[in-house]
Amino acid sequence: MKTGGKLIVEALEANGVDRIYCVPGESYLAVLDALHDSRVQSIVCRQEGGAAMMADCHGRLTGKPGICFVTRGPGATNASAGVHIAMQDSIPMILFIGQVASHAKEREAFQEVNYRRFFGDIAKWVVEIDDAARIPELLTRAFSVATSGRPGPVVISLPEDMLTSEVEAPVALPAVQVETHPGEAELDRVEALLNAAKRPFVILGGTRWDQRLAFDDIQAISEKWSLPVGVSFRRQMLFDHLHANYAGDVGIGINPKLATRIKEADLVLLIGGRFGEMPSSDYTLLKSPYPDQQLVHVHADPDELGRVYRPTIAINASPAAFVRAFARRKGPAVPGWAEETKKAHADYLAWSTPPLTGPGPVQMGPIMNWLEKVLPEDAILTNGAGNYATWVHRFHRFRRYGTQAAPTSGSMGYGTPAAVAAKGLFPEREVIAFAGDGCFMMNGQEFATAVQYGLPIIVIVVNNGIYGTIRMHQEREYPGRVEATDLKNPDFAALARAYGGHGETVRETDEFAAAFERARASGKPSILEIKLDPEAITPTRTLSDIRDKR
Ligand SMILES: Cc1ncc(C[n+]2csc(CCOP(=O)(O)OP(=O)(O)O)c2C)c(N)n1
Ligand SMILES: [Mg+2]
Repeated sequence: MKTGGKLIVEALEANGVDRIYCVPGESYLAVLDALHDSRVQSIVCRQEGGAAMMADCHGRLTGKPGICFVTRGPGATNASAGVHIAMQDSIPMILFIGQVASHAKEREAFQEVNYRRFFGDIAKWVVEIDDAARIPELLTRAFSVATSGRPGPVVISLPEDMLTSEVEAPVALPAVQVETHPGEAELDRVEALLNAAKRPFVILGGTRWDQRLAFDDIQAISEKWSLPVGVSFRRQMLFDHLHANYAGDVGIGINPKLATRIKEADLVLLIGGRFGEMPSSDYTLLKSPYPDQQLVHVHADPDELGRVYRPTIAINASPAAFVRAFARRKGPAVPGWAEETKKAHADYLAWSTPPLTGPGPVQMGPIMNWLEKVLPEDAILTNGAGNYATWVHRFHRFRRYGTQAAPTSGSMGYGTPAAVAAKGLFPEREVIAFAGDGCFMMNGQEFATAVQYGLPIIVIVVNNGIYGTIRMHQEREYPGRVEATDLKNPDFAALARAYGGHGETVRETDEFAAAFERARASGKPSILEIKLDPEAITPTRTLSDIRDKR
C-alpha cells in the first residue's frame, strides 16, 4: 500500500525526472513528503508564474517535460502564464495542482477551481485524478501526451484526500513518446518538387529537434541542395547563423530582403513550425489558406497540417524524423540555387551587423558586438518580450541547438526564470538573461531563486524607463498622447545586491565590458543594468522619428 503522493513521485522517477519547480501549498503536502525521500530535487520558487516558466524552459532545452507543482486556486492561476507559453510554443510540460478534497468539491470550497474549464483552452490535456490507484496509468499517459505529436502542457489536478489515501497500484513505467516518420513515397515527392524548384526556401520552426542528429542533418540537407534556410520567430537555435546557407530569422521586424525572398520563392519547405501570425508577418509571407508558393509542410501533429495553409505536400512527421530520413537522399548533381543562397547569407550578415551609433551615452550596438566576441558558442540566451529583445534576436549569432529560451508567445517576464532553469540544468555553460525594465519586474523575484541555489546567471536589464514596445505603438498610432507607458524603476544594481547577488549600473557604452567581466568573476547571480536612452527604441529609429513619422 502506498499513498497517492508516493505514487506520484514514483511515476516521476520512472520517467527520469530529476527536478521539479514548485511553490509549496498545503494542498499537496503528501507529494512534498514523498519528495523528501526521493532523489528528485525540488526547486522552490517565489511565484508560480516563474516556476511554470522554469518548467517550460526545462522542457524547451531538454525535450523532456518540465515539471511544476503548485497549489490550488491562486497558485494555479499564477502558473497559467507559463502554461500558456508552453501551449503556444509547443513545449512539453506537466503542471500538478493540489486540489480541494473530494468531500468539498463543487461547493466553491477554499481556493476551488474547475481546472478542466480554467485550462481548457491553454493546456493540451487536463485531468483530475480521483483514484490514487490510477496514478501510474494517468501519469504515464501525461508524459506521452506532453511529448508526442505537437508537444504541450498537461495539467493534473490532485485532490488532497486522494494524495493521502493508501492504495495498491502497479509500478509506474516510463511513457512512450510517439514518433511519426515520413514515407518513402512522400520523400520522393519532396525530392521531385525540389528538383523542379527555381527559388526554394526552407523555414525551420517548432519543437522536437535535437542537436546530435536533427541539427546536423538539416545542415547537410541544406548543403546538398544548396538551400537557403531561415528560422521561425524565436527558433533561432535551429540553425548555425554563421553557416553559409543561413538566410536569417523569420520573425517580428523581418529583414525586408528576406521577406521578399520568401514571398518570391516558388517552393517553401516549412519544417516543424506552424508559421503563425508573428513569423508569417500576419499571414502575408505565406497566404492563408492558399499560399502563392508550393508548400511542403512537415509537422508532428496531423491537425496542424492544412489548418492554416493548404500544403502541396503534407508530411506528418516530427522535424527530427523528417530531416533524418531526407538527409539520406542524394541531392542534385549540380545544385541550381547556390548563388542565390550565397546572396541570402550576405543579406543576413549585413542585417545582423549592429549600428555603432544612436541616441544617448549607451550604445547597444557595440555592446552586442563585444558580447559576440566573448560569449562562448554554447552560451544560453534567454529573454521575454519588449523592444530590447530585438538586440538579441537580430544581432546575436546563434550557433548551436539548445542555446535559446524565449517565448514565441511574446510573454513578458520569461527571461529571468528561464535563465534560472537553464543554469540549473547546464551549470558549466554561461547563461545570460536579457530583460527590459518592464519585463524584469514581472518575474524578477526569481533572481532570489538563483541566489538560493547558487546559480550565477547574468541578467542584463535594458532600462529605458518605459514599456517601450507599447510606447512605440502608442507614438505611432496616437502621437504625443502618452498614457500608462512611463515607469519609475528601482535601482536594479542595488536590488541585485539586496538579493545577495552582484549588481552594476552601466551608464556609458565603455563601462559594459568591465562590468560584465566583474559579474562573471563574482561567481554570483548578477544584474547589469544598462541605462538606455528611451529614444533608442529600435536599432535604426528613434521614438521621435516614430512620433513624427520620419
Ligand atoms: C505578460 C505580458 N504583459 C503585457 C505584454 C504587452 N507588452 C509587450 S512588450 C511590453 C513592454 C515591454 O517593456 P520592457 O520590458 O521595458 O521592454 P522595452 O520594450 O522597453 O525594451 C508590453 C507591456 C506582454 N507581451 N506580456
Ligand atoms: Mg523598457
